[in-house]
Amino acid sequence: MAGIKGPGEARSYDGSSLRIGIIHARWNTQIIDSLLKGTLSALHKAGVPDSNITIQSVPGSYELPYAVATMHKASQTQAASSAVGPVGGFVGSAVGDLLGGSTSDLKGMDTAAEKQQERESLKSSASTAPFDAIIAIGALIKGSTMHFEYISDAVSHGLMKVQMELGVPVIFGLLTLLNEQQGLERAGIGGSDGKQGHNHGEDWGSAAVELGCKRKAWA
Ligand code: DLZ
Repeated sequence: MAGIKGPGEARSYDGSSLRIGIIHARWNTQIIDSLLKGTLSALHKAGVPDSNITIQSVPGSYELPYAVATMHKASQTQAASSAVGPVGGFVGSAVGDLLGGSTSDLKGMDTAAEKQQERESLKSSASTAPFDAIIAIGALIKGSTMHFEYISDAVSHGLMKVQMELGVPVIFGLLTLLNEQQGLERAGIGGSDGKQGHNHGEDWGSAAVELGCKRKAWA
């Protein structure tokens, strides 16, 4: 029997014309990398092309609200000035660039030259529209001080504030975890019972596509 938790059945949305931003923290990298893969898998499934996905990272979750706001504003500036070419910084890199460090793979490309070629073609076909939705991903793990409580609270309120003030859907991809094991389970890596957990990144990718489409429809 299916569980009662989760977003329920939704119709499928066509993400092929959406531009999606992803900003992720680097703390707890194993968990983050897997969440990111789940997110990208859902975006691809909905038809969002790599060239319309921009990924950036920040050190920790506390930086997420500022980064989302800056990324969104930069994409608006870029859209307004697209006739004179893309601006750098927060909106400069599509999927290929972000993956350039820890997270792998330009879809099975073998050589450095092939990867470079793929990066260049992603850049040249990249959308310069403002983001239709931004996904903020982080994993906070409780320690022995009050640090976790303060950061969880600040980031949750910060992300809500940003989306309401800027009018762009911000998907809440922040895991607030009591221990590392909870994070591994929610990132689809492995549960305490040895079973693979559900990767919550997939839900976040789908939520971004749904909200991005609805934002366009409701505008
Ligand atoms: C400092 C810190 C700690 C202790 N734990 C985490 C964590 O579990 N997850 C996370 O995303 N970030 C953590 N950070 C870093 C803070 O979010 C932030 O990057 C620094 O305090 C600098 O502002």
